[in-house]
Amino acid sequence: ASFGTANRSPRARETHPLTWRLNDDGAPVWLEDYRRKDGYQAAKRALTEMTPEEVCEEVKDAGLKGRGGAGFSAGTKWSLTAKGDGIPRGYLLCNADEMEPNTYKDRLLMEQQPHQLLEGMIIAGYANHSFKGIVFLRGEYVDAARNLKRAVVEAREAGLLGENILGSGFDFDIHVHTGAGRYICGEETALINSLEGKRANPRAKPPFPGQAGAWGKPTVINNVETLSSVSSIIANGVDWYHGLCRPGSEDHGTKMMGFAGKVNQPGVWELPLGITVREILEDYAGGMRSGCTLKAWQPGGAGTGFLLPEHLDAQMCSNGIGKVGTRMGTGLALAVDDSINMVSLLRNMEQFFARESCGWCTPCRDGLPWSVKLLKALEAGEGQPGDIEMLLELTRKLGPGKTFCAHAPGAIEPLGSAIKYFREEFEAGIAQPVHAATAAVGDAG
Ligand code: L3W
Repeated sequence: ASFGTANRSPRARETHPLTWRLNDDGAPVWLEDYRRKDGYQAAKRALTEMTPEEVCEEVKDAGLKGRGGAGFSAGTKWSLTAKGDGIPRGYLLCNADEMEPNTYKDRLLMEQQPHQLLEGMIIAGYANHSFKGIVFLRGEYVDAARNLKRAVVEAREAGLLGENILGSGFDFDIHVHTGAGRYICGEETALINSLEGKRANPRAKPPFPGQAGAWGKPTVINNVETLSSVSSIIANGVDWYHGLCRPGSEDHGTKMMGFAGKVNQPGVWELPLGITVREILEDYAGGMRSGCTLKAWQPGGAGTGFLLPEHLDAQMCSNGIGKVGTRMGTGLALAVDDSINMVSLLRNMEQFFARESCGWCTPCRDGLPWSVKLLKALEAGEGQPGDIEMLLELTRKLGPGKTFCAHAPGAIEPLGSAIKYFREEFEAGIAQPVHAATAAVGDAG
């Protein structure tokens, strides 16, 4: 899918800060085109008219939250980063290791609007006294890598990267680093280890990367979409950004949202935070395909919980999805239709998460494969009495705070909700005791 065909939301400049510059045919917006559409005006404003502290405050006041899945305030993260004496000494990392199942928003942003990301990184680098920006890019994203590298060259040649950017005295360059394909590299401290050439095991926090990150230096790590949102805030201001979301949403601005599964028009669209999930499904994804009935849905990635059709009026924002019991995650929803067996679906998901565990901490290393073993048995109709209780025990033992990083808690969240709402499908996998008479015949043989 590409924005050209999939993004049917109207791309007005005033309401679609992330996507209004896109070309209808999906062709990348290169420097000349980007500049014609006011590109790099926000960077110019930030670097020449604002102090780094003022930029941090602006992003904090705008309420921009992390768009990678955790939703931590970007401005707060920036303000917590050790700035020392103001001399550039830290790194700005862009987490572009997008590997969450069903999530491909960052790929489209990088492929088609590389300069928007670079501009956000320049502003973030300035605000955080960083001397170098690094995009840690998922290795499979070949087109994104090519387009980002070309955009970096264009920006360097135009004096937008390198020394004394736009005459401001700020020096900053960006390097694109391609990863080798591990889901855990998207965990920020595993990403840092991988970048440093070490095995991608997450590190204990604290210290947070803002205190001691890449090569021991203060490091800010933000997701692609988060950084891509920065220039619009600087260009248009806090009040404008606050006005973009729907009433009732505690998150401000817009977000890339999507729907996949057996819907008529799977895709990704830039939409106001706080839009209802029903609107995304019906008005943008065109509803369920004929003959398919919605049975369950996940709001934003395999690491978020399952919800039911009765929850479709929830607002897509952290408080809206929080109210119905899970997290918004990446905002790219999955529709599960009634032909899908939940035990099989969960076995598939937990197999992925078990494979992608770094193996460092015991609950994750052993707990996830154990859940797969139990789910496989239930799927084959060979489960034992007590298996469901054991799966529920695993959802507790692998939950938040029990493991080294967020991998296992995210991995196990869909399982708890699937058992909560579809327990009978799990019970159906428990082997029935063989009839005594039949067993006797077998034994006699
Ligand atoms: C300074 C503090 N900084 C927290 C920072 C922290 C990080 C950010 C969020 O997991 C989730 C996970 C997946 N001082 C701080 C602080 N921070 N306290 O805030 O931290 P945290 O721990 O809430 O989450 P995380 O480890 O970043 C990310 C979920 O996202 N997910 C997965 C998405 C995968 C992708 C992808 O492939 N691209 O997005 C989906 O839901 O389960 O819960 O920067 O340092 N006191």
